[in-house]
Amino acid sequence: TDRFDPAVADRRWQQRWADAGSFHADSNSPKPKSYVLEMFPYPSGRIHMGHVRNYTMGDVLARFRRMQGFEVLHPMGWDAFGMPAENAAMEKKVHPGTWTRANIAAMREQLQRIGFALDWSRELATCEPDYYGHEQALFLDLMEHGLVFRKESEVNWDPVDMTVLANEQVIDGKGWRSGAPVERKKLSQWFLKITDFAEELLDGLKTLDEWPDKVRLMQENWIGRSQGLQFCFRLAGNPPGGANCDVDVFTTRPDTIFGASFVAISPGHPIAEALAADNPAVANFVRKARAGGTSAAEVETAEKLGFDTGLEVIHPLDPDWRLPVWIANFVLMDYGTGALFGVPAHDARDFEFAKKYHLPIRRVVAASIDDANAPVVEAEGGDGIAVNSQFLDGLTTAQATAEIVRRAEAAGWGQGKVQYRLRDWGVSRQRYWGTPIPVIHCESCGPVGVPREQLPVVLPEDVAFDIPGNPLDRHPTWGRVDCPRCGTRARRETDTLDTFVDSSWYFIRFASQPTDLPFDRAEAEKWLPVGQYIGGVEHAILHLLYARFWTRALQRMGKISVKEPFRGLFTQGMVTHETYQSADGRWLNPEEIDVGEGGTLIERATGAGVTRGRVEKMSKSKKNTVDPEPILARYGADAVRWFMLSDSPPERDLEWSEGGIEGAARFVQRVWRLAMAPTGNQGEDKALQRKRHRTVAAVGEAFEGLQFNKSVAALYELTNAIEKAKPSATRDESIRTLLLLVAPGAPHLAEEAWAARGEQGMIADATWPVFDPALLVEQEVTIAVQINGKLRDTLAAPRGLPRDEAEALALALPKVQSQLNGASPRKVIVVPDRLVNIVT
Ligand code: ANZ
Ligand code: ZN
Repeated sequence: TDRFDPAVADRRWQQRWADAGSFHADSNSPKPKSYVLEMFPYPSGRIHMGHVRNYTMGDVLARFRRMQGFEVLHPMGWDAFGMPAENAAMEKKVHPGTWTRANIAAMREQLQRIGFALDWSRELATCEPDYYGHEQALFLDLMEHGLVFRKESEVNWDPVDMTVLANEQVIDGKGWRSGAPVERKKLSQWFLKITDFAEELLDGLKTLDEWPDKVRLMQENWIGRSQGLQFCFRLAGNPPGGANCDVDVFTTRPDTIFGASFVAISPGHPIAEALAADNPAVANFVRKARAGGTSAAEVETAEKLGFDTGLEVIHPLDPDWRLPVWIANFVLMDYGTGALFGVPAHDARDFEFAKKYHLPIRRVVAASIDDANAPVVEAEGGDGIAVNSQFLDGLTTAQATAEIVRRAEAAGWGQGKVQYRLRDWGVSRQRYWGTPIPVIHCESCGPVGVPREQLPVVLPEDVAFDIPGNPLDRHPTWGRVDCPRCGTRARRETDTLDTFVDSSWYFIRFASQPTDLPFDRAEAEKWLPVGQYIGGVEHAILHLLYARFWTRALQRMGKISVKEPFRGLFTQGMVTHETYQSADGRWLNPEEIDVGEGGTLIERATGAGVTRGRVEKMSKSKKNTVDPEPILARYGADAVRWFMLSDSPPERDLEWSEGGIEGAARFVQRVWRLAMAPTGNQGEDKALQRKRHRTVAAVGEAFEGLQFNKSVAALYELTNAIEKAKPSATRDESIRTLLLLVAPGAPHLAEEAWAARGEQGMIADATWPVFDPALLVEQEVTIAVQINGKLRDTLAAPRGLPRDEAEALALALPKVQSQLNGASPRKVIVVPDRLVNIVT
């Protein structure tokens, strides 16, 4: 046949692979193992182009590794808990489980139609008890090892809906459904002790040399190690000899201590709470200061608010120096000690605060000692020389810091301290659609872990979403249990786990999935660490950090020996597309647009002009998404896959274009036509033979480095060369090689052609071709011929031509002869294989 027909071939080969179990990963195989993993999707309902790009890259690598002789684990599953299912329940009156499972079925079908080489026998969904029950067991393990604790912490509270909101449900400080200003409220919640691992997680980054530098840097900043000083201020007027710690503060800039003009405590600080208890003005302020979301970003950008408590503390280095104590909304309760001393000249938040409340701004750091009195026009946070600081004057920031720490420790009023920005991981969510935290609360025993034989704690099915809040709280029977320890009436924990917990160990469960345990250690260790992990850079911080923590926690508990879960990490770029906007700024999709007179764009509905917007990440809000499904139906899986690989380096954004997909579809047909050419030719074609070997090398190298666009470019070159070559045995062989090299990217085409040419077995099981290194060297070189440094001509010569022969050939060139015009050169410089420069 003269055309490759994906409508028939795609299904045929997908079925054959499934029937043969081609991509089944055998843990007991004697072959070397390779674990290729893409970040598993949230089952939102449909596959989008970002998924297609991500999974195509992983798929090419997985197929390549198989052909190289590895036993490959390339699994797929579903990150299936989370808010959207509950939103759907509220909006569409469908149970979160029903909605999620239907989405999974639809998306599985879509992935299968793209022909990904996945081991579907290992598919998992985090919302099923046979996954989250094991997660509960791991949670109990962490509890037993002291890595879980309960703490009061602030949540976003919607006062109208009377419900806790996730950070993403707070929009501009307001509840997403009620529109009411969000408040901060304290709740007792579950935390995992990730801070115990701060140092390890930081040091471990150094071993991850197959990770992008930018991701390692982001993690480093997130962990945020800082060297500082913790010390206590004493309240003025407290009797000497009484408590000698009243306000504990943490600072990373002890060197600025003589620039302090106030002390600020968080609205959640015990002193603030004590004052609020019997002073309505304080209580009022604290309530106001707590308005707004709890996320660091919200706190950072909110207007600075302060309340002068009237209390004063004594400066640690001068008993006559008093500093006022303010309550301030920008001081976080769960960082450091929840209190700080403010240095307006050298901290932007303190500066803004001091301007607003007319507090002194005193320079204590300058570029040089002579600049001690330079005015402070904005906060200067950088390092410099200490000024206006008594015994510190003239010291550098580092020296002054060390000096204050030394004095504080010697005199006993403070201590040097390493502080991490990283906070313990709050995993409690007041939501239904998540893993139930396996704990029972008893009046007399406190929180008790659910006995393991009672796991999994299964979510109740009969829940209602017509009123806000957590349906688990309202369930009539689910929460009523007896205490496993003393047998008295107790109640079940109704918080569920953050979905980041689910994704912190799924890669281990993929590697080994016994029914009675989360994983079998020996089996998991055969596969782990993941050799290549591929996903979006949006997960560069949290997901990767939590997964690293979880793995290290398992390692510390003696459950696994690997410390780092992902050896190689690749973050791929986004898929982008052009956008259009109406005259009044609404986003439009191309179907809403017509071409008007003179080729101008107009909005179909209104006739008004349309402007072409920027090329942006595909998103529903910008109406510039392209649904993969109709594209697949029209062009076939291989064209879509090929386009995903071809146009841009994989770490960069890929702009979707109709032209691009058509080009990919044409290439598929070109390869098909070559594959259908008659075979049985005789004779060798040396140039083509070299090209063939070089392409095998180039494509393999590109795959190793995940430079898929380079592999595509090399394959285009080989295809061109074959098309131009005369029939020969080499040409037949080159076509066969072309199919092998194309197979990871365009597997359906490759299988169909492989079979049509009468090859044995499936190409999915074929071996990656070898190349002869001797043939990689370019045999002929181009030598530049210069006169006085100016290029005059070039010379084709065999590689390794001796200097004198190169010189003779260059001098004999007609262009050189005419330039020299009979004169003899003063000097001739020869760089072998590269250059002959004739100096006159
Ligand atoms: C005095 C000072 C002077 C500070 C100066 C900074 C600059 P990093 O470096 O990010 O770890 N801080 C301490 N506890 C805080 C809290 N609970 N909420 C908000 N801010 C807090 O941050 C440490 C610095 O942040 C500390 O050093 C403290 O301000 C402030 F020129 O102390 B600094
Ligand atoms: Zn009890």
